Amino acid sequence: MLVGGAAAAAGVTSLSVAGAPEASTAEAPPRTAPAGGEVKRVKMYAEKLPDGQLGYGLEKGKASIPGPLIELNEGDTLHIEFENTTDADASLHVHGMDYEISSDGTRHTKSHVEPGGKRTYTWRTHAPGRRKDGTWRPGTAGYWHYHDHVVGTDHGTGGVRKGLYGPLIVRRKGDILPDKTFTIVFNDMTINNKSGHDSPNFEATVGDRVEFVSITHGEYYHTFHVHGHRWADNRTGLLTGPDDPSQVLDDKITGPGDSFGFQVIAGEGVGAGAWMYHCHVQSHSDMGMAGLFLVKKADGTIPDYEPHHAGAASKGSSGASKSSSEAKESSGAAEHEHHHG
Ligand SMILES: [Cu+2]
Repeated sequence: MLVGGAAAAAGVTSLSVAGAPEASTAEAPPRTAPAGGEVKRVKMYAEKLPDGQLGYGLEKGKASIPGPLIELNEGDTLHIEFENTTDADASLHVHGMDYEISSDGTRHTKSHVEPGGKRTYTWRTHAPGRRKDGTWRPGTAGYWHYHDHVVGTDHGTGGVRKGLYGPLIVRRKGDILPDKTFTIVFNDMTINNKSGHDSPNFEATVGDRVEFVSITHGEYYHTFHVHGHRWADNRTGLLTGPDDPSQVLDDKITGPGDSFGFQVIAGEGVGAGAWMYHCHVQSHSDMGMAGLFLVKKADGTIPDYEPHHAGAASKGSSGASKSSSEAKESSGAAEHEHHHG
């Protein structure tokens, strides 16, 4: 029985590898998140950008849209010394975290910051566990986000519209860590506040473990779709095993305030290519809510992709090349490389 089982398993493995255009997954087991419990401190600035939009940054003069990726492990506490360098009241309001009302970032609680002012916001996280009454308390782990709550209106409508938002990931001990993380924010009819055919492209190499964070803001519902790659509709976007009942998706409806995330192996079973990602509401994608997940071969090339010609995303030549240079400029914001060990 044992020998037969092993042979069957080996047969399945070799079949799936043979069927893939390129070797798909890395052989080494992925790195995983450690237990939390650390107290971390960062500075965060709200700044006016040269084009009149607003952004958050971890250093003065380094603000970006979206704001910096913040990563925590369940059990961590984060103290954020927030400085408002803009000429209007601004704040930092977060989803999903444990925080006291004094860290709400709202006007009615006076937890916003006047121009030139500072305030420390504290976010706490916890692991799941059983309450004294026997019921189960969920942990903090998830794909979350932060945003302004006071610019323009008491809901931060003006701040969010101008770019005051960013991604936040809380991981559970043992969660699989990605090689790189890309943040894609559908905000009104823009992607990361880039409109028309200027939307961001994201680059990876076949076999990279790529994490996407999807956040939605603004007035509309959208559907987030990626070509050639799928994910599980659960906390991590990854199936935990053969019996995980989570639906596997390549398209998910998302509305204002929503966030979710997932990991894919770039090009797994499909190979390199200029894989589109886009809102699948037809008029939205036609109006430019589309970009490229550029998956390169190991030699750096991308089959059937000519960045200087109108390509699969029907972008003009200037649009495509400009987007990739902008992606480099904004590295650390929409694109986040993970350097481990
Ligand atoms: Cu849409």
